[in-house]
Amino acid sequence: MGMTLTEKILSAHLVEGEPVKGTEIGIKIDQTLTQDATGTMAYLEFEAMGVPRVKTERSVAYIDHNTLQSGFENADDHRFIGSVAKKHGIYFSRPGNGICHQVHLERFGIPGKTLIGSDSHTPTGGGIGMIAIGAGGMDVAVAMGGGTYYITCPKVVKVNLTGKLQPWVAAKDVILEVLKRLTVKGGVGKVIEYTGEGVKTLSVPERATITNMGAELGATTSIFPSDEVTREFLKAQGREEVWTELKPDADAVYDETVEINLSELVPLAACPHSPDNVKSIEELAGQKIDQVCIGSCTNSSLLDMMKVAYILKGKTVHPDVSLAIAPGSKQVLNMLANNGALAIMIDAGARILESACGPCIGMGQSPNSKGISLRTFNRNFEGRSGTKDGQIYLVSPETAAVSALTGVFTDPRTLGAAADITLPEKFTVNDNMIVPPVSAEDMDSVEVLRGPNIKPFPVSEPLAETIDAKVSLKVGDNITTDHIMPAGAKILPLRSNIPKISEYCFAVCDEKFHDRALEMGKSVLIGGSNYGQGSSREHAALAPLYLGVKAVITKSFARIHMANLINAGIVPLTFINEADYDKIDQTDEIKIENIGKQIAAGNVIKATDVTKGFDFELNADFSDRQKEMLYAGGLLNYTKQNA
Ligand code: MIC
Ligand code: SF4
Repeated sequence: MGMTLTEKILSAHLVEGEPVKGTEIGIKIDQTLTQDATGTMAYLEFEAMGVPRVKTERSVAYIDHNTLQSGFENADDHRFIGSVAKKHGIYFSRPGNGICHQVHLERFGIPGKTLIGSDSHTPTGGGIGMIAIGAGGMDVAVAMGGGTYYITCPKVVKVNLTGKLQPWVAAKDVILEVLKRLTVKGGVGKVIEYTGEGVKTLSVPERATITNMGAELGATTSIFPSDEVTREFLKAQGREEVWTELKPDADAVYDETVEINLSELVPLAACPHSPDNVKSIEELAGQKIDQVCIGSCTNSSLLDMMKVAYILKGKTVHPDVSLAIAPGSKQVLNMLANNGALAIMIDAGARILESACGPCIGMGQSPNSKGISLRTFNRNFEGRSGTKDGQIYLVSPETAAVSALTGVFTDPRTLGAAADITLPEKFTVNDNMIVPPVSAEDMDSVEVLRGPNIKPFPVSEPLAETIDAKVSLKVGDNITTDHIMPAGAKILPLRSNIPKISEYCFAVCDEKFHDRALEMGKSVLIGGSNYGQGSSREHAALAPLYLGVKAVITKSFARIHMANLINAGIVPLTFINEADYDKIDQTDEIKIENIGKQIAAGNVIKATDVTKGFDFELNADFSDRQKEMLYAGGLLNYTKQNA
């Protein structure tokens, strides 16, 4: 039987388990990346492991999230990461060099390799045929130390692309169409593999937009084949030698198939407050807008920026609209500066931002109250922009740029004939903002620089015999990590300080949560389905850990967050009978007796709502490795025990 591309790469990296779908497998990781907002924790964890030098083929530390530096915290964290990287064998991409996923695609990604990154949009690397997966910081630390990375062996979904995009319809519209069909839960436990005749009509940056935002499907990752288009891209980056051809076997068997005729797609938008709340721009046309932001790891490539410049050329931004543009990398910004496109943007009235995440993570450019903001980003969760009642729509750069001129939602197809914009034969390559590590012999000469913002992470205890605790919070479906541990300009600088950042835990849902949880001492959380979707931030597990949360009981979990909870020693459990969710209220006392023994004995465990006086069953479907981690009180304790 033929193999899918996903199966080929995974089996070439398999070090534990059998390639049986739904079971846990361990894979070897070739490359890692971190960004600064998750990186400080990841490197503290790496240091705690005591491995002197990274054992991967390539590890890169990027600074792209916390670049506002409105106090000493960010700059201290940058210094810490820079010095740790230098000492332990990690390349350091300095602030200003660009967004991790964009730069990694340009400068480091290699077809057929495995990559994990402490950022959920790591699947961007799937655009050049990598198995690139978002993970928690601890998992990345372990992989840097040469440890195995564990995932549930995924199902593989074939997205068969036919036809060709019509003028002004974009790669963003492809992934929005996939999100509309599969929803934000549709990809859980699956890899989305793009195949078919339509693949060759898409450039690498377009493919990367699609794999990047595949994160919003909840998918393990997304991947494109590595073909002549990939070779041309890598050649233009001066890296043709890393190219290999990669494709699925002709008789590969997929678990599901989705058919997409590119020729039939139209410009789309994800409406507030979910990436799968998709409508056509035609339906929204004419509605007034307040802001447009172009950039983020989804849509900040040179190709995207050139299309934007083409649309803005000789025009002026609508008087009621603020337009912000953040090119994705130094390479992109540099090339725009040299070819005149940057001048066109400035001329039109765009506010040019540094090459970083910026407004995508609420680092500035929050819209006005109730403001309608069109963004080329990947997430429009409530409050993420920094304005609680901001109305964020996710669109293509083409739709964003033309709407910035008209002041209303505008279908870019009204622009008429297609713009003739192709990738350059050669990108401008200058890696002078990437600092290589010192050699192993010289590592002792590097001092690791720690600022006062860096606090030790919370200690987790081995699993108690019985969990007997009150429900400190009950929430609904699709709770994101932006609800659990919000980001934004005020909170992100506290990423290295768990006690302090915990004050904001769940503040979007309930401002009193922090105090209540502390008062209860230990507690349990109740959630709906797809709990913890979105980012990879382990802070969404570490803050609850600090606040005494012992177990999280939901209808279902998102992949990375569930792994982060186990890594933190918090027990993630799901209702066998979803109706039990409705019966439990906040402040109810929940008792799970002999929890360790129950977990060891089987997949179904018994719990009691002491307040209401009823028993209910919970699913505790863990691998042996996960069980061991839970008994030990998390990955760090487990690793120390086994060392
Ligand atoms: C995001 O887009 O939500 C982030 C900020 O990049 C996160 C990582 C983080 O919270 O630091 C992610 O996607 O994993
Ligand atoms: Fe940065 Fe936004 Fe991409 Fe997250 S989604 S890595 S915040 S640009």
